[in-house]
Amino acid sequence: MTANHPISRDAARVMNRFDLISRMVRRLHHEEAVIGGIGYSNFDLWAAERRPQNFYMLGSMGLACPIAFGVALAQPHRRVIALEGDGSILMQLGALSTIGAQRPRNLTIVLLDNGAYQITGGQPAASALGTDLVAVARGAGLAQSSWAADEDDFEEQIDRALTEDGPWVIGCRIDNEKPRDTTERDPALIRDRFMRGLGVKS
Ligand SMILES: Cc1ncc(C[n+]2csc(CCOP(=O)(O)OP(=O)(O)O)c2C)c(N)n1
Repeated sequence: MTANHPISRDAARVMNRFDLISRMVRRLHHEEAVIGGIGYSNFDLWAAERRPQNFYMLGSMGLACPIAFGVALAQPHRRVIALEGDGSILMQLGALSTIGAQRPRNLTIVLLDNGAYQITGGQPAASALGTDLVAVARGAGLAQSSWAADEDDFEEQIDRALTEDGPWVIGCRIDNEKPRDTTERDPALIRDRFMRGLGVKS
């Protein structure tokens, strides 16, 4: 199904994080940078494919979007994607306003909304209690924000985000399945590999 009009969070299909991230990675082809946020987003990015242009955030909530924003400004010819959990973006909503004000054309934010802080035990997040994060993003100036209606719609939105001017926000409702793997916990290695992957370190 393709969403020809914006749909609400309630109308969006509940999908699977690993499946969505795998679909997204398969559609990349120009050395796009992908920043996986803390929580299970970076675990499933790691599980999907270990690309040198991937960065895996460990330790701090809400930094996938600010890091992706910085990369997008520093390398305007590279497409950049942030994968951020709902709990993490709720801790850093100001990042949406900053990005909404600057509007980098090469940046896409994929919000992975399971309504919970899953990695720390599944405590409910405000996204499960009335906060529509796509509506928040629109209100922050990110006009091209929409929920993915289903997997096909998600792929279409990714394709558009990789070819047309952003910034884009793609909201995805996801289930509470555990991730497929655990990211290697070596921050210095993760940083160095990413810097080499972006061509800023030899
Ligand atoms: C400032 C701060 N508070 C709390 C934590 C502990 N913590 C790490 S990940 C996480 C939950 C992340 O939730 P979300 O972004 O929704 O990702 P999910 O676990 O659902 O994949 C929490 C509470 C932290 N790392 N930093």
